[in-house]
Amino acid sequence: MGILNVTPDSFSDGGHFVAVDDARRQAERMLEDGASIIDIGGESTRPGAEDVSESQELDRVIPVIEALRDATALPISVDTSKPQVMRAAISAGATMINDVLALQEPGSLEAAVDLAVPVCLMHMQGRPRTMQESPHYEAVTSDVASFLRNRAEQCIEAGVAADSIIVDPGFGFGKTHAHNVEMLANLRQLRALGYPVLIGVSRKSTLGEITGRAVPDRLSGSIAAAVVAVMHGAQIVRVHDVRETVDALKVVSAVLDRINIHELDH
Ligand code: 8Y7
Repeated sequence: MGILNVTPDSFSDGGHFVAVDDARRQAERMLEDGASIIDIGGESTRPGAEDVSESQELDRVIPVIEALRDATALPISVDTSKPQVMRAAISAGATMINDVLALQEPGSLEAAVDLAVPVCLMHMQGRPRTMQESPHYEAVTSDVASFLRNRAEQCIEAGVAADSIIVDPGFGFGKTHAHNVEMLANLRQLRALGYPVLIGVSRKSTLGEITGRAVPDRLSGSIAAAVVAVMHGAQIVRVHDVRETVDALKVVSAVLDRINIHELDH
């Protein structure tokens, strides 16, 4: 899954068209580089980020989704927690919902049921503005797994098809560096829930903590983390650097195909 950044744009000076054009170019490149899904988000979920209004989010993502629907055949995922943005995005051509709040906002579970598209449920402790203040768990991987299991069951009860659910531990969302590393080491526990696992580790601060590198220099760390995630059963990795990650994961797949599955249990 390639991350497509939709930059805040200015409508007064034609910046709007620049943003859409740039997005189309980014998407075409991701397709060439081997992405299977493009994730488009108009809301910043970085630690400390402020909320974006529904109309701002719609203005950012809808024109881009419309442009991409015509420009590439790749499935488009919309990264949003707002039900009206989910509905508008799917009408505009998106085919998947990526919700970092796991459909917990009022109206979003109903939207997902109506839209009947695949949906990624992500775990987050707290909310972006404050989530890094004092994350706490009994045992991080089991706590995250129970949340995802319960949330998936609630979604299924409400009418979401079980086979359209994807789960995500939310690397970096209300977790310390130690929590993130522990989750990556125990990702197999999430795979055991029976849903496809998606994970986003690309350029995140835990990788900076481990390597001592700033955001632009975290490619090697990001690839290493993606490789570990896939070796532990992740089916989808959300990344900035599609070309480099796809090459790495092609090598991983070629080798994993030759490993007896039982050996991985040890
Ligand atoms: C994730 C995500 C972000 C993630 C899923 C960033 C939108 C922060 N991270 N969605 N979004 N999983 N499903 O650094 O880990 O990319 S935003």
